[in-house]
Amino acid sequence: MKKHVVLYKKLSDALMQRLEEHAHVTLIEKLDDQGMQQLRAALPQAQGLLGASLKLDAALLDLAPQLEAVASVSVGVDNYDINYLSERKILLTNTPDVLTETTADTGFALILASARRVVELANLVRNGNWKKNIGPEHFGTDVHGKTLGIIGMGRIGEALAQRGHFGFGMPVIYHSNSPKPAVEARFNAQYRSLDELLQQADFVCLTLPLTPQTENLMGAEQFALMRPESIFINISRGKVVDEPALINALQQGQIRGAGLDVFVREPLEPTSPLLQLDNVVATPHMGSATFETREAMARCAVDNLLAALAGTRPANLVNPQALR
Ligand code: 8YV
Repeated sequence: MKKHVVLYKKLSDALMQRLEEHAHVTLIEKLDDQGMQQLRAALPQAQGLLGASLKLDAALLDLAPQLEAVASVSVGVDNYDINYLSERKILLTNTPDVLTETTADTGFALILASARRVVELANLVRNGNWKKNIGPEHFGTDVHGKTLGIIGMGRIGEALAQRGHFGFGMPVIYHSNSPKPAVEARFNAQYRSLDELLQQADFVCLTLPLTPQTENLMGAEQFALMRPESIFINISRGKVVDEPALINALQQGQIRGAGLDVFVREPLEPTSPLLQLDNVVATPHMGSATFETREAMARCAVDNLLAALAGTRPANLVNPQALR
């Protein structure tokens, strides 16, 4: 008997065909008002859910009494009420590993773009304002050999350390909930307290998940510890940062600049003060957004969901406590 799966993220034809071989599939094309109505109407029949970028709270989950598994097309799981899912014995899966390298590439894109003022100077050319040789008023700052500070040494943090160490000859310092001897051995990385890292790093990079413990981790006190020539990079979640405090630190010159791929509210409001600052490079949560990686993530989510619905343990189970 085929189970019923509700998709709220479009899949490639190949993955859609694969899923339809094993399940009845309802696709919610867009999560606008009409799409949310369609989703609410489909949930009562759903045994499986697959998608991303939707806050899946108890109110929505209560509309799905038959739900057995939720497959997120993401590594971050802050959109899910994990305790409630587990109480309901609903398996939650995510897609780690397949997006690690691409997201670390995005992190380095932001490091280079913010340090060398790539966006600002590319726009100078595009706008016809390149009238003479670039002078000190347009100089950026070097990346190679500078100290790379990584807050959160998980898969993505480790991939960032690899790029800094081997690619740019950067001394790597890191802060994590526990020391990582393997990372220290591979990249000559050194553990620091959060305050020490903020005081010593030329680039402060956030690569940790959003949890109740990390929300607003970076506030006025933390930005004040950073040096005026240091640059802040965020490829984790916007809510790990007290955004008004970041804006103030940038406006006051407490830090040199910022490269930001995530924000407290997304999409970022066009009126955000962050977009009025030339020393901010802002990108639209594109961390994992390549053709290859998003297809790999979706494939991983489909594999996870089909395994869960078949009664076997999925490869990327977030809440093993939900296993029956
Ligand atoms: C996207 C991400 O939000 O994986 C995550 O946690 O933040 C990004 O990859 C997600 O993949 C949207 O599909």
